[in-house]
This record gives sequence, structure tokens and C-alpha cells, in this order.
Amino acid sequence: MRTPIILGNWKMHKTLGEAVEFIDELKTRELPESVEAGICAPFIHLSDLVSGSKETSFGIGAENGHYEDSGAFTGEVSIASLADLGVNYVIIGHSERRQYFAETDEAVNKKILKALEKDVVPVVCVGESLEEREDGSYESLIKSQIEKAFANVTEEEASRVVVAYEPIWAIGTGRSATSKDANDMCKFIRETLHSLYNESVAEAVRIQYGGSVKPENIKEYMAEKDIDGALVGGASLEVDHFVALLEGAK
Ligand code: G2H
Repeated sequence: MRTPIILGNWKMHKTLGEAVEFIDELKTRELPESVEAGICAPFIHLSDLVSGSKETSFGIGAENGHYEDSGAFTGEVSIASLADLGVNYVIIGHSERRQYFAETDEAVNKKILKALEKDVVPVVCVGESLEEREDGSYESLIKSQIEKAFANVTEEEASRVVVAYEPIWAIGTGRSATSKDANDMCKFIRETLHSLYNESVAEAVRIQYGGSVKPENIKEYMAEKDIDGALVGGASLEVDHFVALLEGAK
């Protein structure tokens, strides 16, 4: 059985004060034990959030990280230093990073390998554009994104990776994929993992859906066999909504 996992992706929202206020409030809430929970936040908030969430049941993640341990990469933050800080997750290859910051499949792969080496859970995002959905090329695109992401990832490491299927046309648009469409793609990702590894890896990897998930639709997604959780942007910014998502996922 795969443990459901709900992760907030705050993107470029919240000041440090607002971030700490959120965590302080979340600490006072009773969270379902059966659901793994985490908040992925901007780099400058992470130190405070990691210390503020000690001895709680939820984890803290980064929204990006660099695969080199150190070096002349102005403006970047290494996955090694995130691990040193005590960060639990790192989002890799979010479509906004692929689209606006030219993140390639090769960089995604290097980041996954580094996160696994440093014992940070990589949350690798894959997903197609509206054009690719409509012209029917989406399955081959997703297959290629998965194959490239998992290059040189061993069988033992692969089951520690979390995959987030996020169709670009459903991100922040309010237009979510139907639970059946989302499940079909999560199933397709699982089959791709089966062909790359074996059944036990395919059955162990947790696959999230992401794209306009909210308290009102989380149950629908979680009822699907191949959806193990959600990566949530907008609806993770309010404590009440985040807690409702966790409740809906249990
Ligand atoms: C997709 C998602 C979080 P939202 O980017 O990764 O954002 O839930 O706002 O569509």
C-alpha cells in the first residue's frame, strides 16, 4: 500500500512573516496520520520553516535546487545545502521552471540523482501542454519525460521518487483534468515505470496529480486507483484549505 502524499507548492507567494504564521497555525491543527504532508516554499523561508516544523508530522520542501554541490552558479541554491538544512522534499522540473527558466530533461535527471544521493525526496513533475494534449502526442511526451528523468536511477532508488503528473493546461487555470483523465495518465506513468524497472517499483512509486486541486475535488482524485496524492498550488496557501485537502486524502 502506498501512503498518500499531499504537498503544497507555494510558488512565489508569501513573505517570511506570512510563511511562519502559516506553519505556526498548522502546528495547532490535528492532521490525519495516514497522509504524508509537506509544504514546498521559496528558498528564503526554508530555514525558518524547517526549524518551525521540528517535531511535527509535516515536512518542508524546496521548489527547486541545483545538482552541483557548490560552484560559480550565481543565484542558485544547491540540493546539497538544502539537505544540510534538513529539507525533506525538492520539486524538480515543474512546468513553470521548464517553461520560464529553460529547465531541461537532462537537468531534471541530474537533480533527481543528486536529491537521491542526499536523501531528499525528489518530486519530479511531468505534464503536457494543451497543444500536445489536443494533437495526441501527450503519451509519447510523458513517456519520454519519465524515461529521461529516471536515467541512471537504480531500482532501489526509483521507489523513493515521487512523480507529479501536472497537465500544463490545468495549472492555476481553474480547469482541472477529470479524475478519470488524470488517473489514465497516472496509470500510463506507472506502466512506463514497469517497463523501465519491474512491477514492484511500478507499484511502489507514488504518483500525484497536480493542477487546480482544491478541497472540493480532492476526494474525487484520491478515489482513483493510480492517484496517490496531489501537488497543490493555490489551494495550499490557506491553512484551512490545506488541512481540508489532507482530510480529503485520508
Ligand atoms: C500546479 C499546481 C501546483 P495549482 O502547478 O504545482 O498549482 O494547484 O495552483 O494549479
